[in-house]
Amino acid sequence: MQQRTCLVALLVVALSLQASLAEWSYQTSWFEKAREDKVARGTVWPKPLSATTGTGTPARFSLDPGKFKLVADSSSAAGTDKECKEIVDHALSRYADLLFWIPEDERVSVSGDETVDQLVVTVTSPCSRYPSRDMDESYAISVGYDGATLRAPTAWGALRGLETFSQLLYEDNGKHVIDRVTISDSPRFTHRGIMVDTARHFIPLPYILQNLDAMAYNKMNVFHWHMVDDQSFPFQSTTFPDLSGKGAYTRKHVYTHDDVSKVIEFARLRGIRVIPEFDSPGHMMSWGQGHPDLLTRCSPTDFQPDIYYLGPANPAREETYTFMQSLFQEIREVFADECFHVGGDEVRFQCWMSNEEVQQFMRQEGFPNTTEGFANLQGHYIKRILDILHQIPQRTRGIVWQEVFDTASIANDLTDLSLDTIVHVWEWNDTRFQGEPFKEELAKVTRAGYNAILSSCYYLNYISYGRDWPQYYDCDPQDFQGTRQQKDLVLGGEACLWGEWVDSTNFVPRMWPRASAVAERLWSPQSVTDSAAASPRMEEHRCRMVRRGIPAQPQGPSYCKYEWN
Ligand code: CP6
Repeated sequence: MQQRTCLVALLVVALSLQASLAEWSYQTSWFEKAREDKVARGTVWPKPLSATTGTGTPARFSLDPGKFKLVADSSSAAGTDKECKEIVDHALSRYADLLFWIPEDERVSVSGDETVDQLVVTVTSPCSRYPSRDMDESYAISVGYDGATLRAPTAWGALRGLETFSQLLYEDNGKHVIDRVTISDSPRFTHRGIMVDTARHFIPLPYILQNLDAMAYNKMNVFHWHMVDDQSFPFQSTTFPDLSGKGAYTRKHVYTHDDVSKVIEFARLRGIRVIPEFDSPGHMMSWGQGHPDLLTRCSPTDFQPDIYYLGPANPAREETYTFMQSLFQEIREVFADECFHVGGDEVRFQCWMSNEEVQQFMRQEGFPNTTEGFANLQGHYIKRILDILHQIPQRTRGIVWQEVFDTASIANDLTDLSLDTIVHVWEWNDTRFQGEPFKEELAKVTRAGYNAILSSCYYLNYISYGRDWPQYYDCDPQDFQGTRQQKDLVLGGEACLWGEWVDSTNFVPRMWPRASAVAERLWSPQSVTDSAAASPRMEEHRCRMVRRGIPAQPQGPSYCKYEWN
């Protein structure tokens, strides 16, 4: 009897506990309430050029996930042009998967609501196969009574517009909703990049692809692939198999032609250019594993014999240039982009200085045995490298690190540095927020008439306590002394993530959402500068990336309803 009472009591307790737990779990937590009051919803990152909330009732529409369709306007280029159609159709199926995220058992019926049932995507002119430096990424969106439309001159603009549309959706008590809005948008800079170093640590392909997805979520359009460096040579060259055969970490830590093609195709469908970097004449230790004769032998008396036995490329030997010519030819056949980054950073003159063959070459060329003479020598080397690029049939445009410009200024007043070269400004030091030497460098580079890309203040490999994205956000590539014409020579910037302390375990989280700050700086109008005002949008954007499976790290105490996997 007593036992039975006990059991019944226990059952009652258990049942009511279960009921109250269930009730509790369906209540909105105070975190969420606070978040919904405070945090932006349906806001777009990076912020569009112009967005006007529509007037009229209803102020917003519901979307029915079972009914809503993304459709290409088949009478426009999105249906009639083969290249447009391929890019747009692929994007429509990607975004169809991203658009609705509320789990089915939490969805609330929208019947009786005013709804939007489709987004019609119109592309107004024929498309190119690959994204390029001068592609048009503009688009316009309208969400109103007669439905939702997206119009763009090119498929690239349609991609940016689809991303925006997907970000306009927000959750309201179990419904996917969108405000009445008109958006007209285009980027401020044409070069909005991310540099990834795959030599200090090998980054497996899936992480590179995941990062490309995240770039598309941030409307970034250049993947600068710093593929090889001193520590390893993971590019599997078919012309020179020993480069990766002896210079990669292992035979498996390589990128084959097929891998590279996969990356380029994945990027192309997201409107992202892939620019390879094969850095020389410095940073080439790994090349020397398979091809020691490429490099300068440093004399042990003048240099640290065990560490730096081999130095930069040997600029005195003709074989160096024939080798580079064959390799660049192969690379250009694999990579699609017009641009090719040839490096040129951090060349140690001491080794050249210590080598008799190099000394003799310098005397023969009439280069003095001074800093100027070595600048002449580096200028000579880079000129030959850029000449090689120019001789490749597709005519390739060179990008160089800033030292190439600096040494060419010293050596011969820039007469050897072809004016189509793009100068990548990167130098960084502890006084960057006081002295800001990169501003002076940007002024010099553009005064001389060269295009420039800025990275100095976008070094994501530097980490510190606390939220650091505002310092990236605050740095403007056109904030230097110069004429309008000079500022127009700045193509944009690149967030750099050097790989010494980064591998697949922390690559994506360290990149995002910190690179998002750079993305907004490079896309949005110059007047969008207030990081405090951007903060709620940043929080929503970070949470949205997490929801989409990007492990973007938090930027301070916060609440995000979703987990990343
Ligand atoms: N590797 C190569 C690097 C760096 C550069 N080139 C670098 C230099 C200074 C800092 C971070 C990275 N690790 N090849 C300079 C462009 Cl602070």
